[in-house]
Amino acid sequence: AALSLPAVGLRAAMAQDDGMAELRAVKALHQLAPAEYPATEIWGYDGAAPGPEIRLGQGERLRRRLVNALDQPSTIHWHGIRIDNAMDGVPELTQEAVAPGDSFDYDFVLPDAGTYWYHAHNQSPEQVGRGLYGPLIVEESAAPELDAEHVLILDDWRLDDQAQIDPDFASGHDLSHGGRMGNFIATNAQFDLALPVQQNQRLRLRLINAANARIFPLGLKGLEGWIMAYDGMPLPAPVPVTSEMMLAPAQRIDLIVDVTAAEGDEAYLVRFDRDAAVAQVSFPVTGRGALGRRPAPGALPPNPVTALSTDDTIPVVLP
Ligand SMILES: [Cu+2]
Repeated sequence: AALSLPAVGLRAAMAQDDGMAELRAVKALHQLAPAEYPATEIWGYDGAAPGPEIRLGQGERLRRRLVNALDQPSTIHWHGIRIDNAMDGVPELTQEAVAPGDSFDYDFVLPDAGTYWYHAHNQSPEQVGRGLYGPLIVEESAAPELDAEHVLILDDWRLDDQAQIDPDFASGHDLSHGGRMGNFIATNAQFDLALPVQQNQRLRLRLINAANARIFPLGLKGLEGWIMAYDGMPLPAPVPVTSEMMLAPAQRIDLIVDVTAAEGDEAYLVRFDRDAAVAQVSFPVTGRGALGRRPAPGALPPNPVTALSTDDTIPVVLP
């Protein structure tokens, strides 16, 4: 017998599969605090904290449908991406905010390699503060030789004693004191992130600060590192990490680090907290890499520079 599909079923299948993957902004539960605390109600893309990693090659096209399953309007901003204004996600300026139950299609090409992130851009202090963000990684065509790579999103959440997000996002104190500082610091929405490594391994660490106001002073222990890029843009030459690094809100730092700590020890991404140094991320050294140390890394390939034309500039005449 001939195979036949009812026309209506076929149309429904095609509507679902138009090549546009979804990012669904939705409330969800996430175990943010230690296990003896209840799970935290977050707002997350696809219900995750952080949202799903989007990873594409330089020059590739990003296509995502924002589906708003929240009860307030939302948009997505693609932080650091050189982009057509219509895709930039700024409500009432580049698009209408997406109403609850509605969707919006983002579709653009990624001109620059590097570490970027995406986040909600309507009522941002609240929507980002509740977890609506994720990493956007654009890979170089010629990537450095590595043993492993980790994307590390640092955030300080403000939780009450039941591990629920403090809902006061319009606090006069915060507004007049440079923003909302959290009381619960996490990496990738885990308070005790530990990533096993081997001695002599070379790692790429892509640091992203998703906090509203906190500047993270960071250092390395048991790791020899080089700063490769700031905000996605490669430095002309890698800069050895010899002192504190400051990771400001929304900033990204790309590091290459070699594990120098011995087997059985732990290496750390250190956070300096007043007079103390605490583990932001720990790297237990579970063995010894087969290779010895590599030579210091070379620079990442530079991103294209777009020459600016002054043909269509408008002179500003002051009265
Ligand atoms: Cu941003």
